[in-house]
Amino acid sequence: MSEQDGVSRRSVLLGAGAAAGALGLGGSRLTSLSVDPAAASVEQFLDRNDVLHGYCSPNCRGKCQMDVYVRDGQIRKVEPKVPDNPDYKRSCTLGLSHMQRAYNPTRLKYPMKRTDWSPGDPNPTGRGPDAEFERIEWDEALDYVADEMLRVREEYSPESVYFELGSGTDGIGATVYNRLAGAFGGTMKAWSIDINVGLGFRRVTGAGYFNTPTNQATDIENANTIVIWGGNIFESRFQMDASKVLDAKQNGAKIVVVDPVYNTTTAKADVWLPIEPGKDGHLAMAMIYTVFEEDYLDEQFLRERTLGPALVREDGSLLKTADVFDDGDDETPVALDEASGEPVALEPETYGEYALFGEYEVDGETVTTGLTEIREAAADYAPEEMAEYVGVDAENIRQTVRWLGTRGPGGILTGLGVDRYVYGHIFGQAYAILLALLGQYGMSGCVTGGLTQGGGFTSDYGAVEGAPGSRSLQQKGILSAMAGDDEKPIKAMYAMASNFTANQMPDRQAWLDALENVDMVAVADMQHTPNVQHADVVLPASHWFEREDVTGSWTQPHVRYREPAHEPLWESKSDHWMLVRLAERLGYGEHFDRDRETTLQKVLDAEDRFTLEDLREKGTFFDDSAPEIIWQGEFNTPSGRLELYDEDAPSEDGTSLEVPVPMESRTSPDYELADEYPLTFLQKHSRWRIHSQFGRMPYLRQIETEPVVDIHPSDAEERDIEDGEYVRIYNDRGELVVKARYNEGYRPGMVNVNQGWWGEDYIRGHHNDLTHTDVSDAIENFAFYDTRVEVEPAPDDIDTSQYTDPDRAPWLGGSNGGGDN
Ligand SMILES: Nc1nc2c(c(=O)[nH]1)N[C@H]1C(S)=C(S)[C@@H](COP(=O)(O)OP(=O)(O)OC[C@H]3O[C@@H](n4cnc5c(=O)[nH]c(N)nc54)[C@H](O)[C@@H]3O)O[C@H]1N2
Ligand SMILES: Nc1nc2c(c(=O)[nH]1)N[C@H]1C(S)=C(S)[C@@H](COP(=O)(O)OP(=O)(O)OC[C@H]3O[C@@H](n4cnc5c(=O)[nH]c(N)nc54)[C@H](O)[C@@H]3O)O[C@H]1N2
Ligand code: SF4
Ligand SMILES: [Mo]
Repeated sequence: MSEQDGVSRRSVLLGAGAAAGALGLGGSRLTSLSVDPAAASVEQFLDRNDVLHGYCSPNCRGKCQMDVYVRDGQIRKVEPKVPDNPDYKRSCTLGLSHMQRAYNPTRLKYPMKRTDWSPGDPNPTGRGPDAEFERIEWDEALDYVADEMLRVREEYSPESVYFELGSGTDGIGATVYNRLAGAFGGTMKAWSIDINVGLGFRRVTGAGYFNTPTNQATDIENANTIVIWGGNIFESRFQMDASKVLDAKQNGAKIVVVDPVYNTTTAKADVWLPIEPGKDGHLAMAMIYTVFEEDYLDEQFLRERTLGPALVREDGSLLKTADVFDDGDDETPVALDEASGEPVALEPETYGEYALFGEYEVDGETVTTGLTEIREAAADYAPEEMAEYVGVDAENIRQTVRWLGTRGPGGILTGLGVDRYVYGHIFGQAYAILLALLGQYGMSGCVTGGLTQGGGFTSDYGAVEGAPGSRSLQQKGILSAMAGDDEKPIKAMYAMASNFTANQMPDRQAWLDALENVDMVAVADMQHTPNVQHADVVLPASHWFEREDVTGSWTQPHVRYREPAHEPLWESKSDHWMLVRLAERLGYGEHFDRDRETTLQKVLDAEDRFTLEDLREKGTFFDDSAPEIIWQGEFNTPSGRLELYDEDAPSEDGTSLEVPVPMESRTSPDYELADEYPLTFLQKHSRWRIHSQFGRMPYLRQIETEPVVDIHPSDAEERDIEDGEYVRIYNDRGELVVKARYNEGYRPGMVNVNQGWWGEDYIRGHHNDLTHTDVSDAIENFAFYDTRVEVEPAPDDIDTSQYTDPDRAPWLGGSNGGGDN
């Protein structure tokens, strides 16, 4: 039985007080937690509070600064803090509910060991929902982990120890973790999520990884047209730059949304392009077609800053200066000067009267131009030809391009929806080209992607000098190495801030099967997650507001600081605390400091713009080093220009991608199992959780009580499914039983279950039992939404009592300020 199962609200809170009393950890503070009747009332918002600096730090990219109100040693409420630059005041309901998270009954309280695990006798099949745990001492727990890591290194290889760092939080815990993994020489993962569109875009522009870069958020209000493409930003970023999109709208901007779903974001659109899932490459090509046909080309920009005029040989390679000049090189592309008819070098940031289109003879070779190749590639994608296939009215496609082509600065704000299809990277390439044709780079008001400019600090506290460093594997490679399919198989694993293997990874069962080859799984987390049920050694991490820390952010230019509201509750410890002691056991003690402040100082040592003392006083630091307007000057590409034509292109399925060629995997009508599993299966991100976090907070659970599948009534009725009825979703990999919710906002032919729910939240199965790990050759990015399923009424023998019988619903209550309300 898992730790939280069957534990009532009262017994959890009394347990908290009792544990703290026994450990001498400020019993009075904790007693007030369990018995103070005012704790759940509005009075807690009043009176004498200390206001501490804080910030919230899950992977929503917000890292919102917070004011944490503390009285009698207890967090009473949380409010958004006004940071150094007040334009960036932000927060969402989740962050404001942290009091319920800090005192949540699912928090891990003390180190534990799986009862039927011991070194040398791992019993891996004992892991899972039924695993039982026994409490152990911290020394014992850390000895187990260190001894197993050392044994595995000796018997297999250093790389056979896997340091799994999830996206659950950041700060110095993660810094120290990376340092330890490098010192040990273990394996770490290279992310294979959220990088598809970014890396496709990068081929053209030289930048992009996790999504694609754009100007600072404060510049968005200057855009005249914003096409929000595959991002439900008013749910996934409403607390951040999404509000700036509303500022732009108020200033008169046209908003277009490209999304198969009518949702919170679509509702703000002037024009909605309700695309069929997986057809974004096709739609982008239809827009490129329209730019050529209706002639919105920014010729000045194309000549000065792109490879549009570059000469392309018949074999697909670019003509270089060495091919035409005695003193040329093999790098610099060549264009044709229209006046002289002679080839000239295409230098970065240089305007010339270069020919943009045509076929020419140069030095006896037939050549065309990059733009000619792109126009040719788009020739079959006229909006009228594509309309039915992509599900978007041709005139609305043209209208969108007209706005982008005639209303001045604007562009495309990308979400991560397109990313989660196998060939999403081709869309990244295509839309980068579309914006280049329109000259939408380098000006105020240009919107080139979804990642606004962030800020941080300089640190040279990273690798231990002379350390071997860690091996990096794409996540599919991690799965193989875990399954033993690698010369350095993974035999021990330490997971931190990650609910990966048992919840967040596609084809979850494959990970759980592979995990059976691993002799020791240690999991450090704050909450008793599904991953914890698969652990052999459990390490309870403290809550964010129980530690001093510093972080930057990708999407907004501040460094923020937090101070502890109180000591870690029960026996939980910061990741820093555990990792330093683990490092000592592994023989690296001299490279780590037990004293957290010393580490913080070292992390900030290289920074000369502010000190730890400044942060302690002010709580935030506005980092104005990032440019407000990006893409000015040379691009970070080999030619220094936007590479509209990419001669070093990768291939997919035998097709070389010098210019975009839209491709599809499971969403294609030709997919072999298309008839058997006719519905596309999305698992979009929910406004009421950040991945698998915050799902156990009563405030939020009152809004999103249980997982549901969104299904169009026509699809439901065809299958004899009523609104609110439980259904079985299945495909060739697995099944899932959830409640159906009629939702006319979804296109017929697709269904959605929000991602993040834990296994035990479902009546049966898990959404990631249906997803797969098929990836493209070029990017290896997980394609969660490129999944097909069928839906039918649920079998009769299901037990739904956790949603009907309050005694069976541990998530209903149990938190200070929640539960009984
Ligand atoms: N509240 C909250 N905020 C979050 C997160 C969270 O879990 N909760 N997670 C954070 C993280 S790490 C990420 S990666 C982002 C993700 O947040 P988003 O970028 O919003 O990504 P998704 O939720 O995956 O899906 C976005 C939209 O893509 C649409 N979509 C699905 N398929 C297609 C398609 O084929 N074409 C097009 N054009 N659209 C499609 C979906 O209908 C959905 O509206 O959010 C971040 N912010
Ligand atoms: N089916 C499907 N699956 C998906 C997605 C999808 O769209 N569909 N989205 C994917 C995406 S975009 C992402 S980014 C991933 C995210 O997946 P994960 O990286 O696993 O993210 P989280 O669930 O936010 O956090 C993991 C854990 O970190 C723990 N944690 C938080 N703070 C701390 C701390 O200070 N110390 C320690 N030790 N632990 C802490 C939390 O309690 C939580 O259990 O999920 C992916 N999974
Ligand atoms: S969960 Fe909400 S409050 Fe927390 S960082 Fe993200 S947006 Fe900000
Ligand atoms: Mo993500």
